[in-house]
Amino acid sequence: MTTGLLQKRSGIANRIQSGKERIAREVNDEFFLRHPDWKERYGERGIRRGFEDACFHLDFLTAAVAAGNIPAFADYATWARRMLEARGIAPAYLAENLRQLGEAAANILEKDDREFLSPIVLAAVSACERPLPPSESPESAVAIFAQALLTGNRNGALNIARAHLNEGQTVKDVYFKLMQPAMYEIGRLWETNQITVAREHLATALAQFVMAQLFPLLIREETIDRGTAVVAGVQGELHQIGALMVADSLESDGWQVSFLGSNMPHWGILEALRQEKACLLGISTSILFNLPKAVDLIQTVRNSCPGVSIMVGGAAFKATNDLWKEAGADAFAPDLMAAVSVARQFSKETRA
Ligand code: B12
Repeated sequence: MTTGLLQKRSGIANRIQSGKERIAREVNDEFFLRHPDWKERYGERGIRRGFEDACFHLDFLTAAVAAGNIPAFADYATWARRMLEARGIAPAYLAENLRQLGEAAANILEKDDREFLSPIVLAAVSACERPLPPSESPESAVAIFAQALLTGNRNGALNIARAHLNEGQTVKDVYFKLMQPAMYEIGRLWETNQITVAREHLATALAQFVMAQLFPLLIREETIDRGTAVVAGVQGELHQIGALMVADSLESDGWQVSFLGSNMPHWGILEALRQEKACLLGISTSILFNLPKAVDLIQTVRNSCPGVSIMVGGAAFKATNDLWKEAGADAFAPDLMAAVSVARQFSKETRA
């Protein structure tokens, strides 16, 4: 994170991160002391999971502090609440745990710095206490496609996608209107404990298979050369379907695209930008706790490849309106359709 307030918030976040394991251990031990029945019910494994969960909460908390983003951690609390409630853990326990973590984190900060933390923790605690927003089911075509993915039904999934093409939709439409909501639905089913992690992985693998089958059918803009774009998921990020959809969509719009996948080391991205003589870098970040890495990457690219424009996207950047500006990017696009039009302002012919 770069200047002024952003740098200050980042410093506070780093201080909490550096004490993460100690805070998580102390808070978890205290929690199990307060609730001795939990130890009986969940045993040593439960204590270990409690510690891991506390670390996870702190990862999201520090990312929200660094981004100065109160709703982001409240959204996370709503998500964690749904996850835990679906697994038989009442929201009051999560609220208690978050409050404890907030207090322990505040204790290692200077008094003045606590104001950057407390509203974020408070918003998350109240998100655990108010009625849960409904978790909506998708329309039927999407639900059926999601079921085909979840049951590993390759032919079924492929046929549904092809049927949409036969009805006149483009590959981009299928990505955006069918596959993306189906993946969101799969996430919702996992979050609410209706499917296992194995099913989610099966569905993800199959979704990538379907995309690979559709790729040759992508209509390309043959007459225009917009230049070369590199698209990658930031280091630590494992989600890559969204970035791949963006990469394919840019390619269909006349870009030469190098898609590097997710969890890319930053030096590797720089190497690719130079080798490919790219004029655009697309950075994907889904998980809030990877945001600081994205900011580092943007800074590194600014210093080492000043001619490259940077467009960011992914769920982490959707948390607050102007986060991408603060992070130092040139542009943000919320989805593949927007990415295509936003990227055009950075193309060769626009720059010339
Ligand atoms: C598949 C999946 C995984 C797979 C990913 C495998 C892969 N090869 O991609 C695996 C199993 C690895 C995984 C891991 C995790 N996941 Co996950 N995962 C998902 C899931 C179900 C689908 C992701 C997806 O493909 N979405 C569809 C794409 C098309 O949508 P998209 O990413 O938003 O992309 C669009 C836009 O954002 C934008 N965009 C994206 N990138 C870019 C880049 C640029 C440049 C631009 C301009 C635009 C842009 O355009 C895209 C197309 O329109 C989501 C559910 C969801 N809501 O997305 C959960 C989800 C994202 N995961 C979640 C979680 C918690 C995790 C883990 C932390 C779980 C864990 N405890 O380990 C880890 C984190 C790993 C990490 N370090 O990154 C949560 C996040 C919750 C939160 N509050 O942040 C979600 C929302 C699930 C849920 N509902 O609970 N996950």
